[in-house]
Amino acid sequence: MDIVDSLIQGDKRAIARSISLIDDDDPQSHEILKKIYNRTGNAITIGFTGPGGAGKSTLIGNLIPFFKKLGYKVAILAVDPTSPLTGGAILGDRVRMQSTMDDEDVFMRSFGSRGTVGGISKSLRNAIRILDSAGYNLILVESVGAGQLEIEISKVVNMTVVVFSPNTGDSIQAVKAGLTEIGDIYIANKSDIEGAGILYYSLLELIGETPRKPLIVKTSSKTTEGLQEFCLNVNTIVKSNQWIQKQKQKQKQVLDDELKEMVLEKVKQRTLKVFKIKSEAINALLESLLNKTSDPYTVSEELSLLIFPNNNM
Ligand SMILES: Nc1nc2c(ncn2[C@@H]2O[C@H](COP(=O)(O)OP(=O)(O)OP(=O)(O)O)[C@@H](O)[C@H]2O)c(=O)[nH]1
Ligand SMILES: [Mg+2]
Repeated sequence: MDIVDSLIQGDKRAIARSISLIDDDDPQSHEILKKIYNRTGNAITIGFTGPGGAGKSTLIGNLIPFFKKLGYKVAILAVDPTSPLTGGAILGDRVRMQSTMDDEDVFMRSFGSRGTVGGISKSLRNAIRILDSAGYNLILVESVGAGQLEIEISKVVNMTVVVFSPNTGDSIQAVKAGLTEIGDIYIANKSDIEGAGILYYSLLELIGETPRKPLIVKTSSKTTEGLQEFCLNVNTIVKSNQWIQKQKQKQKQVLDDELKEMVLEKVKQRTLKVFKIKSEAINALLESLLNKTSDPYTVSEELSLLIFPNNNM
């Protein structure tokens, strides 16, 4: 059977294969994406980020049964560019411990081991489309940290949840270091251990007062405190009108970004080609710059005319 047909029927091997093709930027993945595009746009995506060890994987595993009760079909993507093996395996172990993973319905995969930040967010977007077309309507994306990657991921997903716990001592530093902007919901996790109250109130004080007024909640995978409430809150948010409008805006931004990426790629390809064919002319231009018979503006203009004669792209 054609891989696209298998995908649409929810075949897990076809999903895994398609995501690998995307991760490798294999041309076959572009064909798959073209064919499934009209079946996408139904899934809600939630990114979970925050310091290492804050309890993200365990939390995700424990949220699944609640989301399932609300009628969602759940998939998990663990984005881990640094350690392709351990990232996925850690998530796998943790989540498997939660019996939910005996569950045939949940698809899980670690992802993005080969890419640059820009590359990962692009392939994440496409991996989400694959899962979406295969019938998963809730995709949970785990990533670690507070870097550029998390900011990029937060642009790709519909909602970003930042998870802190009392025993990741650098939590509040992490808040200050740039996680304040990206979260729609902030979690003071591990509410069963000491320091959870302080963490919760620090988050309220630091972030709860900002104009966006993100939601701040307390959870524990150990006592299950806050888990059901979290899922109910998410469910209410994604059904609101305001949310739907916001997602439309986001969708437009995604298309803009994809267009830019595509144009940039074409320009790069063309530039490389022209540099090969017209290497003499280009060398002469560079020479004129070095011996100052020309200037950078003129040289750039002339180079751009070589690449796009008559300004035609
Ligand atoms: N007391 C307590 N411990 C928890 C809770 N949730 C997770 N843990 C423990 O915290 C440790 C880290 O949990 P993970 O779920 O792997 O954390 P993570 O944020 O996914 O970690 P990385 O993926 O490495 O960033 C594990 O030992 C968990 O058993 C909780 O609610 N309460
Ligand atoms: Mg984890």
